[in-house]
Formats: sequence, C-alpha cells, structure tokens
Amino acid sequence: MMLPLVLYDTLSELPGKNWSPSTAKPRFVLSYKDLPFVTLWVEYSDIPIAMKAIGAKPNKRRDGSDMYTVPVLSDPNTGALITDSLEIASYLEKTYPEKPILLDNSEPLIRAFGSAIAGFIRPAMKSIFARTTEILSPASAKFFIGSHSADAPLPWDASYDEDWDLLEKGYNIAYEWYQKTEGKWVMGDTFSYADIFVACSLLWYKRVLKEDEWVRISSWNGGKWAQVLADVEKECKLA
Ligand SMILES: N[C@@H](CCC(=O)N[C@@H](CS)C(=O)NCC(=O)O)C(=O)O
Repeated sequence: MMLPLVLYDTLSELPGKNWSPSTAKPRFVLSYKDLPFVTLWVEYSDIPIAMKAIGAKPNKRRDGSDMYTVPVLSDPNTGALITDSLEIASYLEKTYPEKPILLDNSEPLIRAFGSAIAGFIRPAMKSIFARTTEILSPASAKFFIGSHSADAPLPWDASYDEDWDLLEKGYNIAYEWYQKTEGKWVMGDTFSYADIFVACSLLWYKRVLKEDEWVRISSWNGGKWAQVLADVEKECKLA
C-alpha cells in the first residue's frame, strides 16, 4: 500500500496557514495526481535549520550561494528527498506518471514559460514582499526581509501604484498568450504544470494582498486571473 508523501511547507498567521507560491505548486500537483500526502509546516525563520536537519539539499541563490528552501518533498515509498518545486514536479511526473502535467516532453518549454511569468512579476516584487511580511510571524518577517533584501533592496512599500501598473503590463502579455489557444488552459484543452505555475502566483496575491489590491488584479483582462485561479483550484480538487 502506498505511504503518504510528506510536503514541507511554510506557514503564515492567516487562517489555513498557506501563502507561498513555491510550496503551492507541489501541493497542487500532488492533489491533481490524487497522491496521498501530509503537510509539515515549518516556520519561515526555521527553514534553514529544519531542512538541514532532515538532510535536504540546499537550493542556490541567484549569486550561486547555498540557500535552504521549502518546498521539500519526502517520498517514503522510494526514499527520495527532493528540494525545489520544479524538481519535485519533475520527480512526481517520472515516478507517478498517471494524470500527467509535463506531457509530450514539454518540461523544457514549461520551465521557460515559468521563468517568463516570474519575470512579469519581478517589477512588483517589493510591493508583494511588503504584504508578505505582514502575514508572517514577527520572527519570520524579519528573516524574510534579511533573506530577500539583497535581491529587492529596502524599503519595501505596497502603496506604489506604479508597481501594480508594471504587474498589469506583464499580465497583459500573459493574457495574449492565453488567447492564442482555444480552451481554457495555456495548452488549449490540455491541463499542465504551466497552468499550475500561473495559478500559484495568483494564489500568493490573493492570500497576502489587501482585498482591494486583489480585486484590482482580478479585474484585469476581463477577470481572467481570478478565473484561472478558480479553474486550476477546481481541476486540482483544491477549491
Ligand atoms: N526555486 C525555489 C524557490 C523556493 C523558495 O524560495 N522558497 C522560500 C519559501 S517560499 C524559502 O524557502 N526561502 C528560504 C529563505 O528565504 O531563506 C522553488 O521553486 O522551490
């Protein structure tokens, strides 16, 4: 009988705990593939010590230095311990190929698509980071600032209208891409990890931003983004 997989996630002070786009991705994949799993919640400020303690591999910062991160997935059925959301998706696809999310050797293209979406989000990062610190415990908020301020120098302030305008520009491009196919997914009628990628960033906004900020994003492109999130949550049985 299959043993439940273990997903290391990081918690917030919000009801339901979750907030991170990186850890949401494997949660969506596990749920979509109907794999049994349990979530172990790690305080953000404890991520390095907790991941080192279980023997997880460090990830890399942009400057190449080591950084312990979640998500990490432990699979007691195979003994695998995998760091990084994309590596986890790739592992799950190879090990549990039913209900594929990286079909027809699409993994390289989906990786490139994910980088492009991340690039659209980057100009608004300081605003989203500012809101993220507001839903973490004080110790974790401090740790989060320390961990991200080299890449996104302080001060962070969510009240910059220009940030939301820049984010909207990125989503306008993503919208054009979606318009190129018939069907509701990036790959037309075929659901894939590309849609999970888009949805998990949207989930991050919905969880950490103020209501009016999320309403603003939801209204772009005729309500496309609230719809994508709702569709992906439903497809992954996480609605
Ligand atoms: N590329 C990684 C990014 C993971 C990541 O940045 N995780 C954050 C939590 S959302 C983390 O563990 N950060 C540790 C730190 O800031 O020291 C992935 O997709 O798994």
